[in-house]
Amino acid sequence: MSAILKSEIESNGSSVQVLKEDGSLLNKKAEPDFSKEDLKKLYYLMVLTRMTDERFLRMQRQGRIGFYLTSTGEEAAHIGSAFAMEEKDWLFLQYREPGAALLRGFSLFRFACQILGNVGDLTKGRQMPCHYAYKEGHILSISSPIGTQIPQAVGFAWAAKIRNDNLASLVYFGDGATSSGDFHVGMNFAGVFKVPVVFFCKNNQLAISLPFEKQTAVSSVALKAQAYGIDGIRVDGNDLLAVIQVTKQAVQKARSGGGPTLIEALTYRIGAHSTSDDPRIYGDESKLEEWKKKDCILRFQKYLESKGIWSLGFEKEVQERAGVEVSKAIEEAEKLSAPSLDTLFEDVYSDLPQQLREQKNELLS
Ligand SMILES: Cc1ncc(C[n+]2csc(CCOP(=O)(O)OP(=O)(O)O)c2C)c(N)n1
Repeated sequence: MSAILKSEIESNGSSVQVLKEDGSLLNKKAEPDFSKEDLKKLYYLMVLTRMTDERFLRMQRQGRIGFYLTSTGEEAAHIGSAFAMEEKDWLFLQYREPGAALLRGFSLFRFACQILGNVGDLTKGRQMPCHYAYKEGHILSISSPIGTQIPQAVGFAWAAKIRNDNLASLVYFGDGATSSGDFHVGMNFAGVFKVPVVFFCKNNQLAISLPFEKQTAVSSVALKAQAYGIDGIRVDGNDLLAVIQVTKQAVQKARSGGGPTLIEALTYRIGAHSTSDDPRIYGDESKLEEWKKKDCILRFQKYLESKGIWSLGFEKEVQERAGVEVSKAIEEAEKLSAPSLDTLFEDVYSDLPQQLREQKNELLS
């Protein structure tokens, strides 16, 4: 572990923290020097992300969309880490990081179009809901098979290193993905070739219904880094400021040739795995209640209140603005129709082979 990661941020014994659970500072020296505007922007984005989740989840229950994955409780982990990267860096998402895409300028309208799979969807209705792509914001298309994005992010960073592009990549995955072959492949290669990648595991302690302790024998994901000769660090995933600090240090190290870091952001999955899942069957009710009390938005809100930034009036403004933004995006997106059938045959061949031409004609007739 680098000296900075070890010394400048306090650890609460098991993970790095800047804010205590009541929103007060664990150590004043570790407080980042963010502008009021940045702090407000981060808070708004966290609230907007949660509200988006709530609205899309409701739409699924109303039968207006087929499927959705919420990120409730994990906003600090993914928004904080994305915020720590520079815009030129690429993000490789799993599927539970919508706030990272919104931060990069992916509009709520495009997001709504993607989950509806309509003509406004940049992926033309070909991907599962929540599996978007946003090239302009340097976000690679999301793949469903768990772990796929890990070697992709390593390959990207390796290419950037060879070309002296001074870029880094950040790859998100869950605790379950650390039991995949792709995790091993990516970590091993990155360690050997010291590629400028940040591995960001959101350990929400569940892989669908499987609790963390049943899918790996190790007590912490961060420890897995040792096997690949890279730095591993566990951060409180519900502490936005700690996540930003740790990720910033990891990316600075990556850029300066120090190689990759594995960050484990410890958090908890508050909602279901997806809208096709019912956690009442396997969930741990008392653990859920315990983690709900550690909510990342509430913690950051208390910090902002202590700095004179948050007030009831400010909250009202944020809620209203976010509500209008989400409603408008959904309303506009729902006006659009499905992509036409012939688009199914686009974007692979410049000249359609004979058998596909036949299939296309048959389908259209
Ligand atoms: C290779 C592969 N195996 C199984 C699945 C089915 N699957 C979808 S999500 C998931 C759990 C992933 O858990 P984790 O990596 O912890 O991420 P989380 O959903 O908790 O954010 C599984 C097993 C899959 N998509 N890909």
